[in-house]
Amino acid sequence: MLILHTSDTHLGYAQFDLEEREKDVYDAFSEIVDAAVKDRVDAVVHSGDIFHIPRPAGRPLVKLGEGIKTMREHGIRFYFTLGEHDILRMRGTPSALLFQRLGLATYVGDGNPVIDGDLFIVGFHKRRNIEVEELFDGFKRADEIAKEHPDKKKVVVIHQGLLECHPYGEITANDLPRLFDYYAMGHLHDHVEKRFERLAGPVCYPGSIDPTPSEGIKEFRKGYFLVDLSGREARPEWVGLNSSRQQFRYDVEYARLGQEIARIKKEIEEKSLPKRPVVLVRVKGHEIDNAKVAASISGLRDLCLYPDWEPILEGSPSGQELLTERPTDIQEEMVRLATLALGDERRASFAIRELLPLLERGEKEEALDLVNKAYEKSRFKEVVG
Ligand SMILES: [Mn+2]
Repeated sequence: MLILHTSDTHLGYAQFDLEEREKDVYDAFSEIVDAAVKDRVDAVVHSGDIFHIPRPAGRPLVKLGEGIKTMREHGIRFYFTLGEHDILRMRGTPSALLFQRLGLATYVGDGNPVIDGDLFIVGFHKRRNIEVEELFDGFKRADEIAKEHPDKKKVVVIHQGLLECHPYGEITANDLPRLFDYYAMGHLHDHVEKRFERLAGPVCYPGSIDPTPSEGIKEFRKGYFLVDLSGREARPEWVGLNSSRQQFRYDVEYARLGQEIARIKKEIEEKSLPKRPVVLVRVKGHEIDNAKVAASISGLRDLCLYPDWEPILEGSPSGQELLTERPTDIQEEMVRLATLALGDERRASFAIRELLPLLERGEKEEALDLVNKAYEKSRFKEVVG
């Protein structure tokens, strides 16, 4: 049995609000669907964040539908769970469930195992920090039922960060059910493959299929897992995508701007890429004349889809540099400052890591819901009262 495992497709996302960048995401998704057909996989498993926003527009919905249709025409079943980007916290049905309701795809995010031939598959939709305990009973139950099916190939589909793979994971490998041949993970946008002593199979994050807002502009490789389940042990192979639009970051000296831009031009020309790349030029120097740099950069416009620049300030790193370099450091700095202001690390973490992302996206009802849940669960009781 061969399965294709993808995740974090974020259909509908358009970097810089450019239509070309929205289309790049669909190209990546199509490449994955075509690979599933070409490699004659038995099933495609999606670990969540199918869409970029919980109310996707027509185009991302149609693109998912077309992909599912192609898979179906080749007898490939599509199993999926939901990530935080797919889930409407208040009222309403997540859009991706449409395909489940129509019988065209199988939602496995409710913790109820599905058996299809030799495949035993169960999944869990994304839980926020304050909800993760909800998962643990489900994980236990998944193991109990899995035990009754020793002859099946067992796959568990989860959209959470593991602490062992990312510093802000919500759960650990110790929390996971033990008896699965393959742990189809989603949520982390980098590709990760790990094995743990107590788990029967490998834990795999395929990563996002195209860079998303927090990833910055830099060289990257995106892909998916082909997982051979025919032997005693699952054998995952991560396969890189070819359709991706490349992104490059160059650091140049302001004093040599003209030559540097000419060099960059030549380098990009020599690559003869099928898609014009996204380029970020970071300029180092004193008394940088913005207009002059902008004029130089515009010389890259024919060759690049989106040439942009930013200064590298000497001494203390600029906020801008931190943002592109290490987005999580910004968040940690904010947690640190909020801790000073509130005098309590847990409340600061709640505000910055949980509440702020919702408010940034304008999800006021969800934010209120989160605050209410925290209150109901008396999360900050010993601190507040
Ligand atoms: Mn994601």
